[in-house]
Amino acid sequence: MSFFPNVPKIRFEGPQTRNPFAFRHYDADAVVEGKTMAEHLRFAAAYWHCMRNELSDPFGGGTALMPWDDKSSTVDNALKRVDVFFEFLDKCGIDRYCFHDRDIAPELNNLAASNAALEKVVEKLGAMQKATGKKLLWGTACLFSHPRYAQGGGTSPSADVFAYGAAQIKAAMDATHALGGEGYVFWGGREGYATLLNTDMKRELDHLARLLHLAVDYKKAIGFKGQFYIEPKPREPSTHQYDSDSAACLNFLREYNLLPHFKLNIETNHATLAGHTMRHELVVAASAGALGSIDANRGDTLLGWDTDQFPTDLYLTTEIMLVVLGMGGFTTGGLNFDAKRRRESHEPEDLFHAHVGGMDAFARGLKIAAAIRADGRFDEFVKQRYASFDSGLGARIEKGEVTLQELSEYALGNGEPTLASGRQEMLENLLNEFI
Ligand SMILES: [Mn+2]
Repeated sequence: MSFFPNVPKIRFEGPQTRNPFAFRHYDADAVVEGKTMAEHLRFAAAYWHCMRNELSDPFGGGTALMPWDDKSSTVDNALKRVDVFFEFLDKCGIDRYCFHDRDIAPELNNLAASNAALEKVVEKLGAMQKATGKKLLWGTACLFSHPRYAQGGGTSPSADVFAYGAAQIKAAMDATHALGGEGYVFWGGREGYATLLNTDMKRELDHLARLLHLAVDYKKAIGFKGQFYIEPKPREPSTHQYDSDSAACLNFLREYNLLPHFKLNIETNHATLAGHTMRHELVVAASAGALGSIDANRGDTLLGWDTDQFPTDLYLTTEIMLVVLGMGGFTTGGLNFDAKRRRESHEPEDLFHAHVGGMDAFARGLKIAAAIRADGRFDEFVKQRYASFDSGLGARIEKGEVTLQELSEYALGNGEPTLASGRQEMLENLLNEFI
């Protein structure tokens, strides 16, 4: 039986096709820079948005039609969603997925019952993965939806809540490990504060680091080899979140000796909420050797909140793929569509239109980025811009061979420096040659 009877398996038909259920650019087996598109892009679908998001907004309830879902918080209903999700993955040609513990299985009356429910659903997910070859990109624990986490999970002022969150993380790590997950994400949904009138920031940060160290220890104990990630976001729901952007996350990880164990999972809409471009956030992480994975979406600059829209902007996907190709590609990470349809797009087939568009946008971004790299003009321009550090005084500065005294003597004898133009407009024009 099919849950999407009106949707065929999506195939590559090329740019000329008029079929909305077809890829125009994403050709999984096409080779770019020596790897297939599927190997480069490593697409994943988000269980929470695909299967659990009812498309509510701050002004109204959900509109999504989910005829397979009886809305009950039962294990049976959760198990049925697995069948729906795997049909979706198959028809869309997406090889990987991501989940929170509470998306895949219901939270029941007590922790033991919730853990047992999770185990049951994980068993079915494992069987479906085995039958289809689909993989788990990463798992995570939801430490933000239930009212017990209203004041944080790892940063809660209550030690009992901290313990409950730790227990949930343990179970979610066990689930991720059992499913062969390539990674595990910590997103501090409520790890922040609303007012310093009631908050001991230092203590909260110490507690959050303690929780992550406990997870590192447990990872070793169970032999889980997946990559740990933390995910920056500056605000919403908290007024201030501790993991506010890439730089803040890296600083936190270094301060608490966690950097060897973590990389970053960076989301476009969180980057823009932080007042940065996505490319900035990616480059900050990649420069520290800590760019791990990407939550692929976009925001709406006119709305200014975390709208989690599907990425269709070719400048965005090109810039993302330039950074990914520049670091030699993903290893454990991938492009996870942390994106939901608009509330107006409530029919099941809209799930497919949304993902097809995102996948095509990234396939084009990949092709454009590869063309830019093959052309070499941007690389050459940037190389030339810093050429004064390649030899002579500049090279000695980079090697740490000169003193402030020597530089003073040099500058006194050298006169006023001259600068070459940054040529921003010329380079923007050059970028448009490739889009
Ligand atoms: Mn978001």
